[in-house]
This record gives sequence, C-alpha cells and structure tokens, in this order.
Amino acid sequence: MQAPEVHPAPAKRVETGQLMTGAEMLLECLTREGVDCFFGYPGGVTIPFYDALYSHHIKHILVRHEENACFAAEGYARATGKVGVCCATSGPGATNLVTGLVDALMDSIPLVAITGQVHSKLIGSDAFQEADTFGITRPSTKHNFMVKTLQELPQIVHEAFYLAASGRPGPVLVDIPKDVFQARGHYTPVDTIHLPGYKVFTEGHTGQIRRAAQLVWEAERPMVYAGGGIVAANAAPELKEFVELSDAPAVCTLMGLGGLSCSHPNYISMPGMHGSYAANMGMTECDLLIALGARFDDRVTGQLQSFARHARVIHVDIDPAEIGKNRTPDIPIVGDVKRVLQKLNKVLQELEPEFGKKKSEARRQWWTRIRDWKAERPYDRPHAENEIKPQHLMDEIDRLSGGQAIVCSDVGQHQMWAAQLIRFNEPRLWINSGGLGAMGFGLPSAMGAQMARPDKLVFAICGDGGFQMSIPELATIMTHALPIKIIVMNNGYLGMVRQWQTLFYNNRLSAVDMSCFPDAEKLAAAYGFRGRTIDKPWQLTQALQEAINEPGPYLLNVMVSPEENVYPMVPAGGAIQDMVFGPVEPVAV
Ligand SMILES: Cc1ncc(C[n+]2csc(CCOP(=O)(O)OP(=O)(O)O)c2C)c(N)n1
Repeated sequence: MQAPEVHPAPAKRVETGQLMTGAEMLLECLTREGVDCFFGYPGGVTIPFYDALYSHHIKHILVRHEENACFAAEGYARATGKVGVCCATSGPGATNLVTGLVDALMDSIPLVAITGQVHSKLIGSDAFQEADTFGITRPSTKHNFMVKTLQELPQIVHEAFYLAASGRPGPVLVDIPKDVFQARGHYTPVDTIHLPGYKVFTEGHTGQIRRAAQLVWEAERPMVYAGGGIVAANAAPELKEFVELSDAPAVCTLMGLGGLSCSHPNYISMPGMHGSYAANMGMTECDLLIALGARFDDRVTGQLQSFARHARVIHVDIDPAEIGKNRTPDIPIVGDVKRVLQKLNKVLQELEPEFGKKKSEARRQWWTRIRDWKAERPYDRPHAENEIKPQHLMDEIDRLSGGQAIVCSDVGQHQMWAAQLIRFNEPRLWINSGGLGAMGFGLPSAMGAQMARPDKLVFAICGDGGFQMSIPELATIMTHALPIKIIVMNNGYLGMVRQWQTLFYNNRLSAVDMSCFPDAEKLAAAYGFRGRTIDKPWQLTQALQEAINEPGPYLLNVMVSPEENVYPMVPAGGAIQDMVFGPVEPVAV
C-alpha cells in the first residue's frame, strides 16, 4: 500500500493553556528548541508520538536501525554544533541506542535521545518490550530522565536540551511512558531552567589566566595541544589568534582536527599513536604544553610517565573532572576554552612589551627543530603503478576536497590515513568516532551531516568491514536523496586488526578475512543509485570526480593494497617518541 502523502502543518506557536497530548507537547518543546529534523525508528509505545508527528512540520528521518539514528544525530550535531535528536521505542529500540550514546558521551557531543517506555502501570512487571532504559543508560549518558507525569514533561525536555548543550556537551536521554504520550493536559511553556546542582564555570580564574600568559611568554619551547574542546566551544578563531600572538606551534588531536586550519603555518599535524614524527617529537621536547580542550587520552600520550616529560602544563577544560585526571597540570584553568582564550589573548598582548622579545632566539631555534622534524619524516604517501595505495586514495580525496569537504569516517586504518592525509581548513569538517572507536559510525553520521549541511560535499569513508555494518542505511540515503559520496577503502581485511596481528602476533591472521564483499555497482543499483568498483591507480581521479559530479549518492568501492600498514605507529604502551616507521620484531602487546 502506498503511504498517504503527508502535508506538514506550518510551524505555529501553541497558546499557553492549550489542551494537548503529551506527544503534541513533546513536539512543541522540540519546535521551541529549534529542532528541524531528527532521526528515529518507531515501535509500540511510541506510536502515539509518531501519530502526532504525522502532520507536524519537524522532519523525521526513518533510519534502518536505531544505532544509526543515534550516529546520524551525532553527525548532525558534529557538523553544526546544534543538539542532535534521535528517538527509539522501548526495550530493543532503546538498547539499540546504547552504542551511539556512549559514543556521544566519549566525544562530548550534544544529543537528546527520546525513548518510549511501557505504560507506567506496567513498569517493573517484565512487560512486553520493557527494559530498564533508565538504568542501562545511566552510565552511557551525561544525564537521563524518566518522565512520570504529563505536567513535568515540558520542563524535563527543555532541561535535557540545556544539559546536552551546556558545559561539557553530551548525550541526555528522556524516557517517556506510553501513557504520558497519550495523556491530555494544559500546556504551559517553560521559561526558566532551574538546576540547582548543576554549575558550569565558563570564565576561568583571572589570576590563573595571568600566570598562564606569563608562562607562555617565558617558555622557550611552547607547544599547543588542541583537542575536541576547541571544536565544541567554537573556539577556532580564538585559537588562531593565540598561536599567532604567541607564535607557538600547534597540534590538533583526532577530535580537534580543523580546530586550527591545516594550512596555518603554525599547524604541525595530529599527535599520538598514528601522529606525525614532528608532532610527537614536539610534544616530547617542549618545555610548555598548553592543553586546550584536550583530555590526555592514552592514544595521544602513549606511556604517561614519559609524555611531555620536560614540560610544564597549562590545562584549560570546561570539565573540572578532566583536570589532573591523567596529568597534573602546573596551571589548571576550569572554563570555556573560547572565553578563556579570549582573556588569555588579551593578557598576552598586555604582557608582550615586557616579555615578548626576550625569548626570540630560543623560539627561533625551537621552530628550526620543528621544521627539521617535519622535513626528516613527513607522513608516508606511497603511490604505486599497479595497485591503489590507501594513501594515494586519501591524497586524491584531499586534493578534490581542497580542505573544504565534510569527511565522515568509520573506524580502522582508513580513519587513520584520512586523519593524517586529508586537510581540514575549518572545524566541523572532520567527523569521526574518536573516543569509542565505534565501527559502523561513518555512513550514518554522514547522513546526519548531509541533512544538516545540504550545501556541502560530504564523503563517508569506510573500511570494507565497517561499511558492511551500515549497508541497510543505503535505503535511508536513497529515500532522502542524500548526495553522499560513499568511499569504501576495500583491503579485504579488518585492516587495523590485521595490522596488529601482522606486527605483534607473528602474522597469525585470525578472523580478519573480509574478502567476500558485494558487487558495489549491483548493490548501489539495488537501492536505485550508482556505484562502481575500481582497482587501478589510473582510474582513481576520474572515478572520484565521477562520484562527486553525480547529483545523488554514489558508492565507490576502491580496492587497495591489502597489506599496507599505517605508520608511524606507537606500539601500545610505548612512549610517543618511540614511533616505528616500518615492520618491527613481533612482541605481543
Ligand atoms: C563495533 C566495533 N567492533 C569492533 C571493533 C574493533 N576494530 C577496530 S578497527 C577494526 C577493523 C576495521 O576494519 P575495516 O572496517 O575493514 O577498516 P580498515 O581497518 O580495513 O580500514 C576492528 C574490527 C570496533 N572498533 N568497533
């Protein structure tokens, strides 16, 4: 049966005191929060909500699996900075959201997840599709709510949005029993948020900021370590000003890529396990590490005792719990990194006449060392005549995107090569699952990013493993004519696991064979769009261009050298200066 055509009603403000259902109230609250679209999957207890949605102006994207609703909402949030919204039914719908919630929690992404719950009277009775969503999602969200009455629904929904977006952003879940969706009551708009226990310190301590500015001027070998907090706080302009005022070199973490333009002369690259030689040496040898919205993640620091061992540390973070978690800073500053940098830049300018020139010779020498490290060991970019090297693929994507495209990546070797070799000249262009490293993230996050930014060229770069976790979403992409360029870097393996087995487990390749892969052209055609497989280097530029020129979605399956490894690599547990640049003696790690 053909679905009846839906004619969304234009947005109109609901009068105070109007009689409406819980489902209608929820939609009114979402409208007031500026939600224009959200991602979800219906079920028994959310049918009343979907019924209210039937003729509502907010757009709903029906995904093919709830996990992807969460990832797509994250893609939307990461591309815009706005709160992403997803929705699932009770029981299995809600539990399917959990990976996405943890992903958003690890990467500090603002998200509101709405879940349906069984009728209030049935809670605790092991009712059909009952799961303890509140309990299950407690450790996987920044905060979660269980709505008990219709009266409290609007207040809770607005609090959820406030909590998701303020302070350190994160996912907030609102669990709503079916009877609350169905109940009718008088709607009163919510004007104030009252969360007495929730305090966000945005301003930073003035005295500490002054001390930090002095340290910056006194340092002979400063190094900026910019994390995802720069992107989350929209602090890219302030970071640029800071590096220019202080003339400090800067690295951007996997989560911070684009926080400082890759084309900026002070930008070095990504640090860490697959970071560049210059970035890791710079962090090892600096005498002042200025950590801005970064969390000293083990993939960045390697062995903690030897990380930035000569450095004093300034650590700016909005979350007090991050300060001193892994490294005790000399100057802790709790605050919004945008506000703190604005103030710090001001003090730096004030102090420049007193300090600025004193260290110029030392700074010149520092820059010489950094340039030498860069020249000594740049990232490997092998190209071959008969096979497509993964690095060649990333080089071409980089060239065609010119630092301006949105690139959503899945998890694995392709993610690391993309992060190393594709330039990002602005924040919110590089979208990936950094903290959780959740395979299956790339394609659905690209759906959210493309919904949010229809004007942008959006790539979804996936491995052949991760792509196969996301195939059902090709239907969603086609339904909404999302012109995503899906690039599968196909090495026939779960490549990153294969790399570890090769390097550290005597090449005993266990459970990593992915050589059975669908015909890309037929697969795309089955969903109604175009696709192609290529395996020759000379096909690459033309095939990518063809994908970009296509007005709709495109699936390009690129067969690459199967046994290429990502280098440099810091073996797990090693110090970041002990990178390896090629095969090593096998040691199980
Ligand atoms: C959901 C999930 N399961 C397992 C892993 C462990 N894992 C990390 S990378 C990787 C291999 C990814 O293979 P593929 O998607 O083909 O990408 P490649 O590494 O070849 O680029 C695996 C299995 C993960 N990160 N996420």
